[in-house]
Amino acid sequence: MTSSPDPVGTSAGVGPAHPLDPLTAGEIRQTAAILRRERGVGPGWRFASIELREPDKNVLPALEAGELTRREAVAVCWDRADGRAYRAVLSLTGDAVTAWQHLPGQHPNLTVDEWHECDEMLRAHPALADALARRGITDLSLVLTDVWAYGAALVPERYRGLRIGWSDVWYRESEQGNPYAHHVSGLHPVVDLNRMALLEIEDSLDDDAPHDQPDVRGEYLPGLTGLPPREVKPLQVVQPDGPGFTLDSRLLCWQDWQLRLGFNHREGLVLHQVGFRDAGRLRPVAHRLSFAEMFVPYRDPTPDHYRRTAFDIGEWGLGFMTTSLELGCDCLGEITYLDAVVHDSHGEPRTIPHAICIHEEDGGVLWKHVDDAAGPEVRRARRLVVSFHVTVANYEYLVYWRFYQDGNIECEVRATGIMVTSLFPNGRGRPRYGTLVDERTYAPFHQHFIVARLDLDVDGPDNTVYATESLTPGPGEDDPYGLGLVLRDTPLRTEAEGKQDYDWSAQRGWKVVNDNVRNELGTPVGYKLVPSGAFPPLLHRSSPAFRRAEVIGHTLWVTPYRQDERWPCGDFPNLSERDTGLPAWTARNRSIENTDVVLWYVFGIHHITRPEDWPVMPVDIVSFWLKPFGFFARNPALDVPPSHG
Ligand SMILES: [Cu+2]
Repeated sequence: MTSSPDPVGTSAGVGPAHPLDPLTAGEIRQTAAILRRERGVGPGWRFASIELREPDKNVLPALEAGELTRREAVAVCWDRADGRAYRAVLSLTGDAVTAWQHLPGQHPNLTVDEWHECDEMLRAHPALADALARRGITDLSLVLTDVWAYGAALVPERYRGLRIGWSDVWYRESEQGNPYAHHVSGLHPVVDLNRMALLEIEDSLDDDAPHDQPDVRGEYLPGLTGLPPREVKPLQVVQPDGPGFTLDSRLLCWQDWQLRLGFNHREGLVLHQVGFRDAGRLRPVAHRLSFAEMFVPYRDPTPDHYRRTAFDIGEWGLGFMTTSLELGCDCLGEITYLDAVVHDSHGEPRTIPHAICIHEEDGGVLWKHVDDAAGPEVRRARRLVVSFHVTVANYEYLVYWRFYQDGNIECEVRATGIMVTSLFPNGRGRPRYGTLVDERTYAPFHQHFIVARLDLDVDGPDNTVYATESLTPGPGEDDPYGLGLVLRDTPLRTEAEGKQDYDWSAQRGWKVVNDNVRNELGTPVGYKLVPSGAFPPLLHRSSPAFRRAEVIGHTLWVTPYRQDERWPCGDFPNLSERDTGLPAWTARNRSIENTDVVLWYVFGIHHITRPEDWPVMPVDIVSFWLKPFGFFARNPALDVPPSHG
């Protein structure tokens, strides 16, 4: 190890215990300090991201064994003066920059600081005050602006190359009123985020925007809705002997499961080294599980919404947007929390207390049979839940990874929060691209596409993905009644074959199989990705929105593992023109057979907005499952103890 004043950034108190542990506050400070010292990253710059450079799979064992000491960070920063962005790789052990790469034409992710600074700048701007005054809105303290990113194809020619954003304007009826209940429709500031300056205000008040605000029922706080809360009896979750899991630093063990909890600014929660202990041996299931992108195109071409294409992961970051969880509200029972550390755009660490929630839940009935002789036999399920919550402006995403005693992994996302709405003028019908939710107020249709990055390692890294389909050969000599149902397993050998679509008619699913390992029945071990929550893009291939997120064109993509292939819509979707992630990587059509495969599963919510989603949206729930298929070749839930009535 090279000498260093603060080799692992322990100034925050606790150094990392494992090579996959996220950067500590001290390491974040150290990264920023090195870049200031060696690369002249000064006050006029911003840090878009600072994160652990995760060790590659092939060096991880040596690092874990302590045979090698290496701690690296990767940071993206840019100079606001000229907009030039750089990616730096740093050795924290060596206290030095090891790589410094200019990223021509790239615009790094938006930062929380820019969001706040932009809101302050706009609310203090006389031009916005004038535009609001024309609409009778004079109390600027009740006004909220909300900057969004552009896609390159939609940026006006005169602003090309700028770090440009466009904003909505909202106002609350009162200090605690719903911030997103009153859209100031037809009013959109366009801003240069590097100069933090207003470029122009688009104002269509005299053309087609409403002059008056309708009387909407937009409040949700009990004191403002006027609704008496309905009565619910207390419900307590009690675990007198404590929870059934152990958390040793970031190593989580529960029943037969074992995994490691990671976190970064972009993906939020990351699950590493997920394994199942089977007959005394830890069998790998997944090397790494996370969400790599979320694309939310609004499907309303009217002036208030045509630019609304959020990349909540690539543009903003689930980690940056993670919010603290509260016992009894967000999570019920015997809870263990983990804090997370992210950073601001100056490179200062910021701790998110209670960012990750770990708890054990009753999972309903796991299996049951009632027999005349033996009587009823019922086993209740327990599940381990690891979750985190994200607030991206008006929306909340609640992410739950659940582990079951029968080897199942369930990934559930709940979307809630407040929908985007806008107004239409009196005497004009609602635009056909949304649902009427209140007086002259409609909520545009939109979609939430989530891309889960599933680096499965089923009993080892060398796996093959099979499309598995149900077929009906029809009547024949051996099946005169046309009853037969057979299965067709098709190995996906190349990245072209790995582009897979959901097929209801064949009940298509995908098995990740290790053909090199057999179970006790003599069949290869596998895990099945059971597709649900999948839907087609319903977006024209020529649309600029589709071109930025071609990943949504398929339900599943399969690639060979590469350490640097992480972002399916490209490293920097902010102001992007094309999807430079999965479509570019897979154009090489590499082999994906019997190798270390990564699955990219596209699922989410096709949000046809409802009146009942207003003014707050009760959770919309989607999930997909990873289920053992021949992984055990016997029932791993047989020994779950009987519960007592
Ligand atoms: Cu939605």
